[in-house]
Amino acid sequence: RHALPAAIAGISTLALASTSLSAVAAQTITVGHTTSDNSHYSAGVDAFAAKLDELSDGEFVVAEHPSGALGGERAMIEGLQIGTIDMVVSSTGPLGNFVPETYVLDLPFLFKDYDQARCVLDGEVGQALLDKIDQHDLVGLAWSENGFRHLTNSLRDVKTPEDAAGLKIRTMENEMHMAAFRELDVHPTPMAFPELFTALQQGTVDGQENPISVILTGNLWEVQDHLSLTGHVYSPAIMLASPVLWDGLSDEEKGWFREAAHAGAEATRAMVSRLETEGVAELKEKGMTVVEDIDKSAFQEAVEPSYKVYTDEYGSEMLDRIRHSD
Ligand code: EAX
Repeated sequence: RHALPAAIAGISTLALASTSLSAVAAQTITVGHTTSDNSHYSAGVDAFAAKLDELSDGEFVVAEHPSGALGGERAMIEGLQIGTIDMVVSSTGPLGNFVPETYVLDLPFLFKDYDQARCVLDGEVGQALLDKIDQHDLVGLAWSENGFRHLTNSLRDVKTPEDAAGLKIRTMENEMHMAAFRELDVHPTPMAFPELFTALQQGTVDGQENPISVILTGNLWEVQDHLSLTGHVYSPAIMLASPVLWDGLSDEEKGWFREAAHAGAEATRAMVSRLETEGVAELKEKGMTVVEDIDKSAFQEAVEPSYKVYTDEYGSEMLDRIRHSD
């Protein structure tokens, strides 16, 4: 009489046991970023997750939180420090507030092209900066990429520094960027990325600057008519981990995370490269007026004094190392 229920109970106990076993074995890694789920960062998180799954044989599962769901980049980096978030993909925008040595990367017209920037970040200078990051309650896993930043606004075509003067431009919360924009006589308004779309929509600011991938996948073309391909600053990104997560990992597991982060960065860079050309055509189709014949040397000359803001505070050693690294 009790045979059947016992058998059923046996089956469900087995099922429960296997469920709880896998739940214990797999550790969920929370990864946050501010760009959308079809962005270059998201492509990187997908590649990271796949590689980590492969290397760890399913021991780690990645939970991606795109579109600023966990906050802006500065807030998320604070989350890493106290251990409320496991990993973040961030631009270097707010990173200098935590690790001043990284400010050097945010100087305008420092890198001449993608190859040079990637080479510096993957070389000695990049490693030296990762080591600095590790001294500030953060773990730098790999340099990823945001891309060369271009100026957009809702008022007029900008070809020259004079055209930009007077515009109210949202910048990242980054002293070097703000110093450069002040030299152009624009009004830099620092703001976290998740607030940007609404600020543009409501006209709180006239414009902003971001790589093509962000302008496209962040739908900024919906609220900005004019795009100028100024390429005024290379914007690195970085895959960061929380020291709270890190300290709980074995050396072998740490190796998996680093390898997976490099796979993620590679996927992100590939998408940035693709969108740098294809994305401009797409933005034109979406109705943006694209100014391509920019007098870059005029912009470069105008923002040159911002280098002194940097060297007065931090010296020129890192800058020289970057300039002599190609
Ligand atoms: O990191 O804040 C910014 O403009 C960044 O470029 C963007 O969130 C991607």
